[in-house]
Amino acid sequence: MRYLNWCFVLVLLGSSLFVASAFGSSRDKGVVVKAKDAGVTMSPNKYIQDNMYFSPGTIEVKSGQTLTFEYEKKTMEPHTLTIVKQGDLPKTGAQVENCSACQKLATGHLKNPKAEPGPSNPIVHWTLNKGKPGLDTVGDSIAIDSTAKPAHTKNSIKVTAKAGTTLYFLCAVHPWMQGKIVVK
Ligand SMILES: [Cu+2]
Repeated sequence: MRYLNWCFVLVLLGSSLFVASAFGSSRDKGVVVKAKDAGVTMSPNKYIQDNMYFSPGTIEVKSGQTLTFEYEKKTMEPHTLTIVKQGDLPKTGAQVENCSACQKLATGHLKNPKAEPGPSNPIVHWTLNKGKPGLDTVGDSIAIDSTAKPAHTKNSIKVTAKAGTTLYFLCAVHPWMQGKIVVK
């Protein structure tokens, strides 16, 4: 009987340690933003719609926490998470097709920033930094590309903007992909 009681105590002790370490790791893990691709839909003789988006679109994160950007499922599409001025987020189809903030801020990811992206001009710079290290200001940008060799299917970075800041971002490859980071 005495032996059984001790076993019980040990099991309790073990499980409380497990719970403590599980909480510890979830605190360090930070937040995850996924690039989701729900394919293309169309209405004949009307329009074609490209269903790609950040999930979540609004990210709440504590200052100093890590943000991980990754594919939900691997596709052939590269993506960036690029911090832009709120006023530079495209609102119309024409602005998406001629996204000046994308060209200004994200071409630094490319092997040759002055040339068109493509198989001979791939992404080679995965993290662009302006201001302090980490995500804190316009021009900070991270990229993922599952077709790169080697593949880059996730990219993690610390959010270093101070609490109270809201950062706006888009994907420079698909500028209708847009979101915001609310720093707590
Ligand atoms: Cu994209």
